[in-house]
Amino acid sequence: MSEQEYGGDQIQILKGLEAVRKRPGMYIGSTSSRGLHHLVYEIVDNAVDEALAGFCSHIVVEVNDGEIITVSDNGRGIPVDINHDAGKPAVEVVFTVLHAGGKFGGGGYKVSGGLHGVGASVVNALSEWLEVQVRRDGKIFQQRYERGNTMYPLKEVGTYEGENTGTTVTFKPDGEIFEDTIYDYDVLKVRLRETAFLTRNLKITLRDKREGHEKEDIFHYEGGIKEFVEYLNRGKEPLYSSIIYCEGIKDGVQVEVAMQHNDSYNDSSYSFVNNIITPEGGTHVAGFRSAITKTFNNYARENKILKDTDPQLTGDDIREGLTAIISIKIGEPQFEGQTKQKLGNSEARGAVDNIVSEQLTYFLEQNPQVAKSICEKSLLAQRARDAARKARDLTRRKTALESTSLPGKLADCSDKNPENCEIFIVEGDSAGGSAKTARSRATQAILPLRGKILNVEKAREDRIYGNAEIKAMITAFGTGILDDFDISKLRYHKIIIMTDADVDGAHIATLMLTFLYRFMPELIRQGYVYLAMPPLYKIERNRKIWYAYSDEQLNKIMTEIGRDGNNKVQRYKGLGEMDADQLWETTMDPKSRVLKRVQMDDDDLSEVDKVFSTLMGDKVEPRREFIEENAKYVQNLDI
Ligand code: TSJ
Repeated sequence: MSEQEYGGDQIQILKGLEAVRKRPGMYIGSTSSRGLHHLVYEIVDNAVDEALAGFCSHIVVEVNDGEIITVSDNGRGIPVDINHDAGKPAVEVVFTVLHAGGKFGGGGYKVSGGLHGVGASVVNALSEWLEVQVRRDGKIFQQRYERGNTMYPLKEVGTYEGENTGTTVTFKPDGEIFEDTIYDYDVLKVRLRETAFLTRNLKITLRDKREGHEKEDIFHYEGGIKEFVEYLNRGKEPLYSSIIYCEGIKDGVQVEVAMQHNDSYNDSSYSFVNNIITPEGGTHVAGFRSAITKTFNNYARENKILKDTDPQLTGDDIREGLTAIISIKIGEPQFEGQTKQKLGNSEARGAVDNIVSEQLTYFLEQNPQVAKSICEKSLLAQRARDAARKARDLTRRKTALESTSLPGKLADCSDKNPENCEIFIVEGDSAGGSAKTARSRATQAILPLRGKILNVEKAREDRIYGNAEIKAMITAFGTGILDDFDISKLRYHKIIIMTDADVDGAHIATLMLTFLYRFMPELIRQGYVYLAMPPLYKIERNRKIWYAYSDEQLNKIMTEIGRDGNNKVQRYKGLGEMDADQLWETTMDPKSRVLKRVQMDDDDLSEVDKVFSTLMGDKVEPRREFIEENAKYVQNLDI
């Protein structure tokens, strides 16, 4: 190929990648920290495809100094032969042609997909520079790109010995594109662990090589999604010891399901299509639900656990306390709905329904003890749901009749425009009293809660509706809950949880967040929920006052003002130790306070779920471990 031709191709290709640089959000969702991390998943997903094809057993992901990422696999190496359509090596096509995936190298190049199904070329376009090394046919090939531009034709840079084939990609995300270029090891860790669970036998090594942060995790699960279910149920009490497992292929859909019930009341099931989480479900989830509803009802009838006069068990009854992973692989996934996140392929419904029905029926016949305990739990759920429905109808009718009757303890604000209004949920009556005195009456409402609020992880629905503190929050917010939830009725655009800055306060805040997460998740998802950050210390010197919100800050202030006998440092043990003025200045005044917005990332749903269940569940040991492991979380409760 002559230089001329090379240059000619280049111009056209640049146009494609230029589009990515102009509108990065269209290709990777956002240019925030989230988009930055997606670059890694996109590259890793390509290596996972090689593992799914059966040619790769180990992927190594490294975060280097300068926030440079290296992803390496021991697969066959990206092909280097000339691609006839593009007139250049296949590997160069992968990195320089938009949506190159699937167009070469035999069908099914793209299996695991990646976000929006975009490819390595998008990562390349959004990197200051990227280098690829391919080890194939005894030779090592290399190419470098800068902001998507090819720097030199693919070149041979050496040879290797033995079976050392593979691909290594190193890239530096472009600081001109990303608002944030710092990688969070824990964010990568959650996602890569999930990927390893979903790809049985694949070993993924994650390594932080940044100076002062060196660490490593190895994820390798021989049990695949069975181990994923075990992991999610860690910290909960399983109802039986086995993990129910079904797998098979039908109509081109590869199906894998693992499940186990625990003694909680929530459904903690997650579904994946081509290794990507589908928070909105779709046909694969519909097939799964239909299968378990049918199979358990049949079993319960045939074995006289359900009498002829009993009503059918509903899907909700059977899914109470269920942890399940539904993972399918499909050639051409079609996504529907407003956010295009809901699987639409109808063949997926039939495939999952069929495979699960058949194998679950067999499992129940072979394991009558397990079958019996699930049926009995479902029966209990049916009865509780009945009672809850009655209790709920009652609260609903009541609110309809007296729709203006707000809780008596609520000190409401006078402004009626929710956008201007905030509500402080305050732990304890005494702090509640100071807050009422301190507040700005026009826009700040105070709802004091007495003592610990009900742990909704450990209570059935009917008890939850009877709880006074929870009822007060529901009426004050105005939105209703669960299926009745209506965000347009929200009465305050900031819901601020204000608790003591100690372990008890953190526990109470977690209880409240758990309630919100289970009953009004949209409030968290849409960013209406905040944590107030009361100061930990007050420093006084020559009649001047400073407040410190962390130990580091205390140190900084002390260094600045001088460490001598003239400083008086007070450690606040609770909100109650501050008078109204201090509370206003340090924690409530929009001009000077610190608020933390509670965040929820749909990608990490299983992680959020595990955080709540672990902190709120019955088993003490994992909770202690968890708190120790996640001291950061307990300190600032920033989820
Ligand atoms: F995303 C990416 F392109 F940058 C990338 C791809 C990154 C990493 C770390 C690995 C890979 C990758 C691609 N690993 N393995 C492969 N395999 C192929 O591209 C491949 C190999 C052989 C054949 C064949 O038919 O012989 C076909 C393909 C698609």
